[in-house]
Amino acid sequence: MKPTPQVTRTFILSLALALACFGTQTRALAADGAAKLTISTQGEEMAFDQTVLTVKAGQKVSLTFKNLSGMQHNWVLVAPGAADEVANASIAAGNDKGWLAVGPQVLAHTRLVDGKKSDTIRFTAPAKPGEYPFICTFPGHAGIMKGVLKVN
Ligand SMILES: [Cu+2]
Repeated sequence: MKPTPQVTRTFILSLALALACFGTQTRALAADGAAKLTISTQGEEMAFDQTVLTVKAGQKVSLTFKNLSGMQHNWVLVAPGAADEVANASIAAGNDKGWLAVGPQVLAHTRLVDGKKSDTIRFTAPAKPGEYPFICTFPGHAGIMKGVLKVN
């Protein structure tokens, strides 16, 4: 039976979709199998361009934070419920410490990234599934510059 144009079109669309998915998957993994995440500021805004990132529990992660603004920002992953505590401790830590109080509640972090610069970090996602907040700890930013890493 000769395929109808409708069937042929469906087949070609499916093939294109499969190839597109394969391409996405390939780009999403680094050479060593680490999940590649990219997050940036919302242009000049004091906000991240994504408020939800997703990884698998225990997965190796390579995260690039692009600061598209003119001011300094960082990306800091904290333990569930610890965002305010880390933000306040980081203000107390001061400029000399890059506005970050590193401690057990800080699970991963970039450096304080100057305007128009980026930083790439590697870390292992938490072994325990859950929602882990990420914030920028520059003074006054954490309340609005925040999101959640979903660990499945
Ligand atoms: Cu910030």
